[in-house]
Amino acid sequence: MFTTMTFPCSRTTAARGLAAHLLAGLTTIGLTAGPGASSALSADSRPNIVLVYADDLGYGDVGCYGATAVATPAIDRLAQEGIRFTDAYAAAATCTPSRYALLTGEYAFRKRGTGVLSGAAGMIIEPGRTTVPSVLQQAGYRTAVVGKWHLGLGDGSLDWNVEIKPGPREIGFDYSFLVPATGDRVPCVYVENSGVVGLDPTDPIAVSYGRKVGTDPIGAEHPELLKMHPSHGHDRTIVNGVSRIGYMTGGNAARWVDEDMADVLTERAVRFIEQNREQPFFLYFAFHDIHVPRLPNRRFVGSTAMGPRGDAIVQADWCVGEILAALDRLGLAGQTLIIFTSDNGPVVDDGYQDQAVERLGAHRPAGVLRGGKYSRFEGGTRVPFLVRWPNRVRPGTSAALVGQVDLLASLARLSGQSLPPDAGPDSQDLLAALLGDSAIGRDHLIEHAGALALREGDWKYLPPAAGATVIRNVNIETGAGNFPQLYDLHRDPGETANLAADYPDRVLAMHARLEQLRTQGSSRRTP
Ligand code: NG6
Ligand code: CA
Repeated sequence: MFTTMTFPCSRTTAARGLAAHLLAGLTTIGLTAGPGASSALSADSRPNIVLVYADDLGYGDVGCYGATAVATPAIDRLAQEGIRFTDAYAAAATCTPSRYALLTGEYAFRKRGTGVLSGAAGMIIEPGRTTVPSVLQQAGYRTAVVGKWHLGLGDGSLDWNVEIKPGPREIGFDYSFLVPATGDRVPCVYVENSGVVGLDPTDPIAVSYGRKVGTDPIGAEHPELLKMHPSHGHDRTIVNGVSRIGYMTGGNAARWVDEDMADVLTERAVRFIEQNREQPFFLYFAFHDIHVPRLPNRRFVGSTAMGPRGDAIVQADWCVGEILAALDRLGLAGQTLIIFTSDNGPVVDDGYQDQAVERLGAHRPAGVLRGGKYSRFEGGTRVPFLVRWPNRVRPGTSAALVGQVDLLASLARLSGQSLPPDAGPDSQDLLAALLGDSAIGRDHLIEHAGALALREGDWKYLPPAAGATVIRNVNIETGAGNFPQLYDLHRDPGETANLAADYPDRVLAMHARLEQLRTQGSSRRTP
């Protein structure tokens, strides 16, 4: 499936010399980057905004991006009625840093502690910070998050049995209904606004990512209790027949049922839309699919030949369809801007034995792209990205380079708000590109999977980076290597031919630019 990276013999020495030079450090060159295409657009009225955020859904996982082994009519409808972006990026190749950047407009690599969080972590976005919801709230929108959070809650020593704070409310959301961390991490309960839903005070919750708490059986000791077995990790507290990452005890009446999660979250999302139909609203709907554990509702079981991973895609599509149906029913479709995208690229086996590898068949979750979740190759962060706004946006396809990190500045522009100078240091106003008025997006973008990479025009540069080249358990190439890599994504979207040795000047220039963008604290500012 993967193409091996090799330097042709005659070029190897040059490439090694270049690598050594790059690793030794360089003098920086001046930046030519300007701010993103700014737009003189003004919207006729404030549209409702629904940001539908899938989890681990790959560039090739849906019909409108080429999948044939799974039907995704609702997502495909968004593509037909809106703009399908071919070069749109999540800000990182895992969930927490990607969502952090999405909401704050700041690349997560700038801030420590933004890697994949445990379910016991404190909130990593400072209360009062300028975020997508705070800007829209300021503009008069009612704001909500429904679904996966994974940005931490509380101050790091959270008691789940009392008021949960700080949380989404402190960064601009009027309403929240959360899966606190991930589906595979404790605590396996929903949090609505500042409290656990359905918590019985006589059965308090305790959560630990260190020593075991309580007496609940764990997967490592009681595999006979499991309906889905881990393939790696995921062998601690058993909830609903599935062992998770971390320990929890108590909260039995409040524990979720994985098979009902899509229904529960979608119902809350639709209810928020219904309740706010008379005023502009912003809904960040971050459903669980297609993250592990993949336990779609029985309505979807068997709807593909790919097992739970494929069936979870069908369930995700159903979630989207319910939102579209609600908007149609309420007469809001025309005046609602929907953005559909994913938090990072695809993974097949992400830690449970769910037949995803065995039944994958010819389906290619990342499409033509190399790598997937966790990877610095394109499969890590280039994701489906669709924009529909019937009253304003003409359907089509766009190759503009856009990042989820740009939503802050772009939606601020759309809603007539100006950002404080220090807000969203990496967010560019790409409203014109997002609405299809311009084919021009960013001139550069940083890709982040632990190590960084730089996209500039059609070029993609990966500086030498230490570490394993393949993550064994998930069988994904990381993009690491002790040599520079340069790819022409226009000719070679699969990153098969490393051209670093052919274009040493370009490698040096891109290396210097990436260093400068990385260290100057903002990619929006020119030096
Ligand atoms: C990994 C988990 C994986 C997933 C990921 C975060 C193991 C072995 N693997 O550590 O299953 O939860 O973290 O995924 O525990 S993300 O989409 O939320 O970033
Ligand atoms: Ca994810």
